[in-house]
Amino acid sequence: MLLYRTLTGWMLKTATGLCFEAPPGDRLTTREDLYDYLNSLGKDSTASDLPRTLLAPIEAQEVWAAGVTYYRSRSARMAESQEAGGGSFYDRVYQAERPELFMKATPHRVVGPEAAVRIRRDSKWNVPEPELTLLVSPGGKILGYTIGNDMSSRDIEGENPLYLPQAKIYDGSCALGPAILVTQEALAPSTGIHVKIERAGADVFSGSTTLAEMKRRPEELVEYLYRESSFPNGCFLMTGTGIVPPDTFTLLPGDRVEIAIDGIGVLRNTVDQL
Ligand code: DO4
Ligand code: MG
Repeated sequence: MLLYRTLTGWMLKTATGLCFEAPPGDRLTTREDLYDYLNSLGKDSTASDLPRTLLAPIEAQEVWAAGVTYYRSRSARMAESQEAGGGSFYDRVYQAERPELFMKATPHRVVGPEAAVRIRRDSKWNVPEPELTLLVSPGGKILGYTIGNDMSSRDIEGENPLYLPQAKIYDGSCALGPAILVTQEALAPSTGIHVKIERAGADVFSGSTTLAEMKRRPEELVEYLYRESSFPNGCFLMTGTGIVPPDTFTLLPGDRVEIAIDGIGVLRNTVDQL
């Protein structure tokens, strides 16, 4: 089932397409029994339409991210940081047992569907990173999946690997939504991730990958993240990008970014540089 966050609370959409409101209450998305709880709802609910305005499906969670989990990301990172002497780090982390994990955003830096993601004013080379994003419970259980955009400044990241937090964490650097797919089943390796970027009504980039291209398993990423860190509110964990536009491409203010993941939906945002 799909869980949407609206201006008035949470709404559920069942496999048959029926939409209804979840009872009010905080910390819904941190429940260890989220799947069973949502399944128990709905019997006495009134069906209604999803509102046009949806919020990012986040409560008090931190957002973390994994990097270099796809070969395409490894190669792009090596190329952009070669001059700065950072090239080999990315191949090493791609091969290593320990994954790259980094803090991506706190809730106030996250935007929802149709809101504006941002590019930094001190950066000239920016891309969206379309990523399957896990909703993880305080106990480390994968409760569901959403779509994430790990907005990234490639010139800052490439100048020096130690600049990674500045390339990755800033206001409006992360989009999540439109829904959380709450399921007890792992997603199929054939699940597709697709991105399309539009400028002034014309397509300027599109690309696709599948989860089969991801080198790490979601459970493995969660296990490392939770090893020596507690998450009282649970967390979101972005699982890395497998789609990187050509080096000649940069996002510009006004661009529209559409990221689709099979079974979850489409996350649409405009790009801003306030
Ligand atoms: O090491 C840089 C970050 C890479 C990343 O965000 C990704 O592969 O998705
Ligand atoms: Mg990324």
